Amino acid sequence: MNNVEASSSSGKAQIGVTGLAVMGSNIARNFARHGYTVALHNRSIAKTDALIANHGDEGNFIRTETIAEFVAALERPRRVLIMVKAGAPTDAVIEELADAMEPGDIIIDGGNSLYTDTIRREAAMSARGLNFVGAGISGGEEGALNGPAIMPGGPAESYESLGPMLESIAAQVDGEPCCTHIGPDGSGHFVKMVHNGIEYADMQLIGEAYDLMRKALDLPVAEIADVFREWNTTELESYLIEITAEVLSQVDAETGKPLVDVIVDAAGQKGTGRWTVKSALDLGIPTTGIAEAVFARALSSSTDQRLAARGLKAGALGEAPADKARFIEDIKAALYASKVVAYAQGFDQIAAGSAEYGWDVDRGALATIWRGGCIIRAQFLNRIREAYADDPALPSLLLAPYFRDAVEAGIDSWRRVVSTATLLGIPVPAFASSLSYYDALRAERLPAALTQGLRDYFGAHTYQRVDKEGTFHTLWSGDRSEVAE
Ligand code: NBP
Repeated sequence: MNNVEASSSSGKAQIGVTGLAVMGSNIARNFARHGYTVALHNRSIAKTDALIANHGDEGNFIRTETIAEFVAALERPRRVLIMVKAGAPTDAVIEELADAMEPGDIIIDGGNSLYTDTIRREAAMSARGLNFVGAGISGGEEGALNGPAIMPGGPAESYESLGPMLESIAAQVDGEPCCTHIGPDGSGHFVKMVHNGIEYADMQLIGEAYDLMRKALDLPVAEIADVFREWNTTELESYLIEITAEVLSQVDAETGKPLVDVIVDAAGQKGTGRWTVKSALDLGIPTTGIAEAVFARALSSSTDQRLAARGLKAGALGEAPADKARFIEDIKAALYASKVVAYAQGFDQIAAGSAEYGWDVDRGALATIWRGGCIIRAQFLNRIREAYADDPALPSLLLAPYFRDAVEAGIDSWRRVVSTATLLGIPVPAFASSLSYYDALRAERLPAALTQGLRDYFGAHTYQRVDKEGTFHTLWSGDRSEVAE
């Protein structure tokens, strides 16, 4: 056993981490680097030993082999962070821990659990006197080690003992930690899920911008990387734009081609984007940017169908834009405006989830903690934070003066991009659906009136009138007079 002295006054660990794969081992190291004594546990002991062998000198770790040993190594109230695979493995570990722990102890699930599982688990643990905290953690491997964004839900009392520890290992932006108590039970995992959904939309929009520069403007990949590098010095500054320039600059050592040209164009997904869309459907929130991103990944992975469809005619295509520099500016404006829509929709979903479950999520505080550590960290989040500070009840981010001005300034570009892409046969599902969403939102009248008429015709579903109160039905198969219901 290496380096196992404890620095805490009790000689015990202030926190335990079980599940020492990529995320768990890096978070355990992050706690240790911040001076905490960390008890380590993993189902297979080899991972625990590897962590101590490779990084045991970074702080104080207590090596344990069994759950009983692990729990005994912790000071009370015990705090255990679970970082195992979401789903059944997480349930199994929670059960084992709960049997060994005592009332008042805190179990934190830092995995990507589905928020409804978290609601269920919190209720079960609370009935046993245990505090259960579902914490969304974003930032991947690097964030876990150097400072992630942390979104803890669960009982407010547990945040009193846990909050300072989590805040100390989280990313810091302008002296503020990227961690705050989100709300009760599943709220932390819910907002982390929507965060991941927004991440899908962000990446899809970046992909469409890249594809347009490639196909409409015939720009070499290295030049496109330069465009993204330049955009990263503007209002688009963000981690994802920064790493887009990195990925596009990478040359494959084996072929000498841009790496992006040798990567199979079938995007994977682990499920949080799909969960976001399912939840949006249940809540009745049109999170179209995220949905298009999830479907675009699905279409990209429909390999056989894509292969079979390759010969389908494109029809008469339009001309490529003559002024390349201007079209690049147009793409930039379209990217920004579509991004505003994706975030507006994501924050709407968070407001709806919060209302549905009674969580009282503070959207401004959320924008604040997303400014660092997480994958969607961006300059942009400062503007969202300001928008909610000015008006906590903002009906849509699109109506905040800053975003309204930005989108209105880019609207002509946005239309040019979507129409040019359509004329050139280049798919831009997220750019186009975001623009349609914007147009629908600002429309005075929508064809929903006709939908209501049709529903009344075939199903007597009734409708309301613009000129008087009440509910009405037309006797379609009778004399077509109108009756009040
Ligand atoms: P994985 O999701 O790959 O899970 C591996 C860990 O789960 C190992 O420690 C493994 O133990 C343990 N485990 C499994 Br699998 N089944 C178990 C069981 N029945 N009982 C006990 N332990 C079990 O690890 P990860 O990629 O580090 O992610 C951890 C969590 O963090 C996941 O929920 C993930 O969704 C989430 N997350 C990941 C990222 C990321 O960038 N990777 C980002 C944010 C959140 P073993 O060593 O004995 O097999």
